[in-house]
Amino acid sequence: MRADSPPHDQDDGSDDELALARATGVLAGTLEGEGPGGSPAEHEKERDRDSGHPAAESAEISVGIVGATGLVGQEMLRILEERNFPVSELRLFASERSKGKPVRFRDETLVVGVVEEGCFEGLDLVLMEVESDVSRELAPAAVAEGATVIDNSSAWRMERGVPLVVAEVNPEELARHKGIVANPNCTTMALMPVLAPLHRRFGARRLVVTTLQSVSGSGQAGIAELERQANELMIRPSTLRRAGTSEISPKRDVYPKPIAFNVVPQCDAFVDPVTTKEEKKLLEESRKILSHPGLKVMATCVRVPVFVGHCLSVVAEFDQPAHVEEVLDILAEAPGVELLVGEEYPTPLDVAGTDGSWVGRVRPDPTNDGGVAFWVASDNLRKGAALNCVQVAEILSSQGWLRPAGQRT
Ligand code: 2RA
Repeated sequence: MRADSPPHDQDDGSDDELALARATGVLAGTLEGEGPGGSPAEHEKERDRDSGHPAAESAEISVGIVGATGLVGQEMLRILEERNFPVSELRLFASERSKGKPVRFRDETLVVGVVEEGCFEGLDLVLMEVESDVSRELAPAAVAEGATVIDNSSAWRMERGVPLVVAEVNPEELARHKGIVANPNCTTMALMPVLAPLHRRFGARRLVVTTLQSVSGSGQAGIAELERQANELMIRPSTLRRAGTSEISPKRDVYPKPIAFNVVPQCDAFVDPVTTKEEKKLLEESRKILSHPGLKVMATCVRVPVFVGHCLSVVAEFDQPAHVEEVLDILAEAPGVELLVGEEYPTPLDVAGTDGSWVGRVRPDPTNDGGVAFWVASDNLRKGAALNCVQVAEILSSQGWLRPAGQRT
């Protein structure tokens, strides 16, 4: 469980366990007697074994993490430990501000360094969690120094020749990487394990998606802004019942409107007068991952006052009629998907700290014969970012694809 793994500080293992225990009873696989039983964590381990992508083979791998002290970087460390990734050497890099900071990994205390020329030499793998303009500089430098990079920024995702991979959906793309592999955006990531098997069976034509995204998607700064505003506004709750934002106007650094006790229909900047960058990513990345350039996606991405966990309300239209019973059967078997049925559904607080894309409220769309609607919730820091990076590293290692195509022996 998260609570047992230093050096992280966002844990509440007991809450996680309660949430998981609640959810376990309604996992479709468990109800049908097909699941492994036990906790969702055991369920997920069983799934990993079944998916054909076992934990990394025993060859030891030297790993660097750039952005090691951020929310996702910390989660990467935790997941490398949890999954017993065979790390021979670990080098941690962050900004000048974090230089010299001690970080626990397994039984060792490591010291955070900064990126400088030659710092990637001798590393097999670099997990990169930095702004996209920084990645544009650092990722090619790391490749030039001999490492393969799994990058979590938007810098490389739509680049031709750079695989954009969700471990459960299109791992075969990894075979052709040339040194950089891109990790999808957290919102796309939550949806793909759910949509991909439905697309394979019914042919996805059009999605109408509303996302509800937690502040951890904006990093520590987003978390700090929600905490600060919530504390500030709670001391005058009566104002919240009627005031316009001009009247309450708490200090804002990250979001264009107050995020505490509010919802903000804007994630990231506008790329044109009617579309945000986050909405564009969901469209373009989904098309690339599914190799489906004709997919139509109408998205509205909304920031909500939740710390961890992104949710999506999805209305999906397919080429073939998607009958709900068959949809449920497909989702019950889908790798990386945890299905809740009936009146059970996942919320951010239920899924924070878990690995799956949780689905509930699967139902027919009465306005569109053969269409379905469903609800997805996922931990944006784990599957949405750090976990998929480590899963990709495991596949690269187990398939002998760590080196770029053309440089393998
Ligand atoms: C967000 N897309 O939630 C970001 C995180 N990658 O804003």
